[in-house]
Amino acid sequence: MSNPKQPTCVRSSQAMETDQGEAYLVQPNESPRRDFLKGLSASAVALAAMPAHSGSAQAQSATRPPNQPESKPMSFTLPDLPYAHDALQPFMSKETLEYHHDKHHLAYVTNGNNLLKGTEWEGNSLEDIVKGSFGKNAGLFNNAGQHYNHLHFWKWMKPNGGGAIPGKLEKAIIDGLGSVDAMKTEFIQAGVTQFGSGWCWLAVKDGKIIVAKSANGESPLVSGAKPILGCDVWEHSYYIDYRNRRPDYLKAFIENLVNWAYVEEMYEAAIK
Ligand code: MN3
Repeated sequence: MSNPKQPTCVRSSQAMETDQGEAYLVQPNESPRRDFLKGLSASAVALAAMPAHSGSAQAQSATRPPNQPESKPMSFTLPDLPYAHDALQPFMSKETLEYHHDKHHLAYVTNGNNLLKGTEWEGNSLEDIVKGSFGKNAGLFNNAGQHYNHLHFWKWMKPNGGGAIPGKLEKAIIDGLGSVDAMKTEFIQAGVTQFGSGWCWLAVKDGKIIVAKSANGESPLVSGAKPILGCDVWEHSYYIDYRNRRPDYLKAFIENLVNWAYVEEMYEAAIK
């Protein structure tokens, strides 16, 4: 595949994405987590982009990793990727994961923590925050929802992914969707037809596996289903590697990246 590297174009494409939280996810001087861990300071630009009501927390975050506050533990933390940044090449580049994990996901964590403070959901589980804030607190929901989605997204992929689907999960896919090929076709079609930013999904609803799509930070959690596989179709997930070829990205995801063992793990949990 072609693999052009033009981050300036990527930023301009991201600026076109509609989620209100996204506007400050692409600050070029924002420090990824590993820079915090090396003891580097966050830039004034990144701090200036944060909500104005948390001045002392901003000052602290300049010298401390975002997941290690001085006193009260924060609710959301950025996990390390379960593989090296270059481990998913050629299907997903090192550069994509550096932006997507180190910058975009970090911003959902940082903003989510700030927006969670003082709300009725402080101290709740992430799933309860996502479900509870949906339709009630858009800023918190967008960031908590995206944190939930991305936590799993990294684990839904692995180097040398795709391939054979574990037997019990394969049977459930055939029961719900007719065949593995039909599942792949429907999943890709859901991702292709999601207008604008969002996700496509396999989820369990009423004991059956279904295909779904959702906008922005939403997921099947908000429609009474349990996600077991999701693919991020925000442009930040594929534009560096695939440009406008979202169908090619989705095909590469389902054929070469999916960690079916983790999908099965989520399926088992969903049917309990
Ligand atoms: Mn994303």
